[in-house]
Amino acid sequence: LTAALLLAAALPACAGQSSPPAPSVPVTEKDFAITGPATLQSGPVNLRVENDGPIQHELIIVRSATGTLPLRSDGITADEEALDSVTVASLGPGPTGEVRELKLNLAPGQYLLFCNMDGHYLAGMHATLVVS
Ligand SMILES: [Cu+2]
Repeated sequence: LTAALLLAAALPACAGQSSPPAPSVPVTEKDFAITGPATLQSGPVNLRVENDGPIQHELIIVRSATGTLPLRSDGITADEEALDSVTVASLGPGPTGEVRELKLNLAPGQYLLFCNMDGHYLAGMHATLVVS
């Protein structure tokens, strides 16, 4: 969250009329997968995060060069505390059918989107995103 705030603070207060609107990009969560763009251009983007599953899901976005995450001692959730310095944004558990918008300003790099509810990451709820 700290990184996201810093990125937001770096945006000019007034973007001016010449700036195109941030593209709206769908991300769909279901049991147990995340479907989203494999690549994006750097800069502002609005992720439209839909929970298309029958149960609640989270969405956490971290910078990750490896695409694998450290696990907590429970063995079924990623260690969010260890990932704090590379966490770009997160949405808590969202109810089924809901669409939530996540406004980001992404720097170039490789990211991992995942859900960290018990077992969901290991069950396949993760997706790699490359921003260039
Ligand atoms: Cu989930």
